[in-house]
Amino acid sequence: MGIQVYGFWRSIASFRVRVALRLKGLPFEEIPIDILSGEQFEPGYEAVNVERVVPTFIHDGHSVFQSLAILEYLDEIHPEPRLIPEDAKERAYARSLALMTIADSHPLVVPRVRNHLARAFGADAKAIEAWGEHWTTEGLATYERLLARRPAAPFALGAKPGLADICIAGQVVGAHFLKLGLAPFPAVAALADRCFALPAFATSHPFEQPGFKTASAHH
Ligand SMILES: N[C@@H](CCC(=O)N[C@@H](CS)C(=O)NCC(=O)O)C(=O)O
Repeated sequence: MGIQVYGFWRSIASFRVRVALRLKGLPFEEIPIDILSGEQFEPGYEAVNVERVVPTFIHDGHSVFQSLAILEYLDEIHPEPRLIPEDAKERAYARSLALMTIADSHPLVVPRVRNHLARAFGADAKAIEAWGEHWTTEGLATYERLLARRPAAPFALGAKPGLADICIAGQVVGAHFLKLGLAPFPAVAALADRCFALPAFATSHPFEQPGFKTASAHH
């Protein structure tokens, strides 16, 4: 039965899962759920994911949701190469870096938040874009301060890319959507360049997904 991922080309959380699977060399099938047109709210998908978000990871018929839980599960069923170090202090640091975007920064810019700003507070497209820029920049600035305190060598935790790098690269993807310059965040930019030089990251970027290509052809 293998691995299926319900995801979406633009979804940063789906990006995190695609990179992890490719770093581990695990083949998978991505089943697209168009979260911009509201496909996540259809009953068929709600049966798959009660939170009505992507990604949902299916392994031999067993489902796991939330990208951090999915990455931890992958490390448990397929430990090499490790995404999360074994040492307790390093594990905690990797998870702390990951949660900065997963828990604190990225949730502020997802479609349901942007849509609620429009519906409940009358925010127009310009205001919503400014909101996205603000929180994406805050996240990048936090990562820049973190990387100044403990420089990447050459990845966030050392020689190999892992959970923290995947999450930082995802924050940078948010900057790409908004066409934000990374000049104020040189350590983040250098780390992202190192990540996107690797095929697992490069081929997982939203702009490389078939859904992006189809969407751009129509606009
Ligand atoms: N914390 C979740 C994030 C899930 C999430 O919010 N996914 C977004 C796409 S990146 C989504 O499906 N949004 C649908 C919506 O906002 O309506 C994870 O890391 O998996």
